[in-house]
Amino acid sequence: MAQMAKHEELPIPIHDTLDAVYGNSSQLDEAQLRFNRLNSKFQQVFGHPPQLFARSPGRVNLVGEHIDYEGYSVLPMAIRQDTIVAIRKHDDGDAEKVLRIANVNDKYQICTYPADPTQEIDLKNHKWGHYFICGYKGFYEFAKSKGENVGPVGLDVLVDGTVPTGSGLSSSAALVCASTIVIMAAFGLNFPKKEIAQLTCECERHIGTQSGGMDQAISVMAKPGFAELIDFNPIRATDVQLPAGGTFVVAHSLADSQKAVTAATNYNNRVVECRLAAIVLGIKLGMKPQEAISSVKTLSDVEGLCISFASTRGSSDPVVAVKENLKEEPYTAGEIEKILGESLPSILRDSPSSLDVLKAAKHFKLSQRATHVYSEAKRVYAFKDAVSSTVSDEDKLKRLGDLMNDSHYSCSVLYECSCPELEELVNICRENGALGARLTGAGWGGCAVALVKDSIVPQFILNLKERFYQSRIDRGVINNNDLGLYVFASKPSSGAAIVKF
Ligand code: A2G
Repeated sequence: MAQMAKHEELPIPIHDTLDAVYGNSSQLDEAQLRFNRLNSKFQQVFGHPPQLFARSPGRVNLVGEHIDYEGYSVLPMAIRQDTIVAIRKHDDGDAEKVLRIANVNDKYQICTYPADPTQEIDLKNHKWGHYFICGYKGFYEFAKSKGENVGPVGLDVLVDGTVPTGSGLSSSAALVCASTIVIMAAFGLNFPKKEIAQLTCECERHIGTQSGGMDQAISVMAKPGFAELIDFNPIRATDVQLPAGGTFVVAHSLADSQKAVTAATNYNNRVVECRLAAIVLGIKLGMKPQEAISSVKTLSDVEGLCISFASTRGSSDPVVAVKENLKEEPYTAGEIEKILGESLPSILRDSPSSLDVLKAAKHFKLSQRATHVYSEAKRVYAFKDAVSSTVSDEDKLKRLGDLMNDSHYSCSVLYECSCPELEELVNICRENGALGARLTGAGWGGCAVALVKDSIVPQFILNLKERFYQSRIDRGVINNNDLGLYVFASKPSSGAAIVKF
């Protein structure tokens, strides 16, 4: 009997109707309007209609924060908000080889780039169109590696995104994934989802963040009705059916999380701290400094050593090794260099963005960051185990809520990626009946996610409005009519798709 191909090995689905993409939900009417608007605006801006479209969703991460780049599994779900990209490829023979990238939202000015896949992205001058270029560069690198003979051609592109930017809901990955997929489709190419997930993860790094692959993996591989356990190296997705009776409510703290702009002090800083923590742990646990420097990149690389150490203390928890081998006071660069026997700029010379981190960093909190990563990695499996356990749905929901609360504590206190607005919002969620609440995504602003019993969702949202949003509406931070964009209940939605009418 022929074996069914695994979901992640299938190519991106190609649909010729919108109900195949959006289902028969209320989203369908909205989608119809968006596609009509894309068509007419494309015509108006470029003077001809688009050839085809791709869409890719944002995501909310339920548990497993800041551990994907350390090689650990995470557990997100796709949300219904997405980015649609419309495209028309110029003829190969056209003299003008240029990429014109426009947006239906006039806030984003049209960006123009040469159709040169080897161009460097100007990181000092951040533009929204850079995310498209990530996909453009990634596509060419990937096509070349697959032996496809594709030369640079001009492209007309129009983007329509509904994932709020700076929200921690992965608007950037939705744009990078939709861009990469639409370019592939314009060249008549398609590949297994897991390969596109890997490619889009790597190509988004052209923007200067040393990100992991969670956002792109879920955006590409999501299935409606399921959260996904995402493993890395290699990328894999396992369906997770969430227990009945609970809903995830997403709420924006209204503090902007600008990852690409603050990378040196926030996101990339933590990646570097984790790398240094891993190397120092490796040395403390018996590796030669040169061996550790050349072979240890992430905390998962030294997890085995940590567990062996912990076993000498009657435990299997890598955090035991962290507690005994890394001091709690922050390390200075000089202290780390003494342990490593080499200067930090020399160790990190392969990564210009890490050198920016070194310039900006005063000290390095190795113990706290490693404790977060190892404990958060465990929480992901505890979440997955709770979901598949035999206890009642009510008990499952309670356990998931507790894990979300623990995750938030760890993000806030050990990883220090929260902010006052998120703390206020998470507390308000808990005071109003959430079983658990936590920041989601990179943090330093953006959204919280709360697990709420279905029966209280409408009242819960009303309470958030009163306790968190009303004062901000009064101060003009947001408009009352837009509240639904900032706080909403979310069901697991579908992944990327190509649309060709
Ligand atoms: O922060 C961001 O969303 C990262 N994605 C993602 O990889 C993950 O590390 C997350 C924190 O858990 C990007 O930077 C694209």
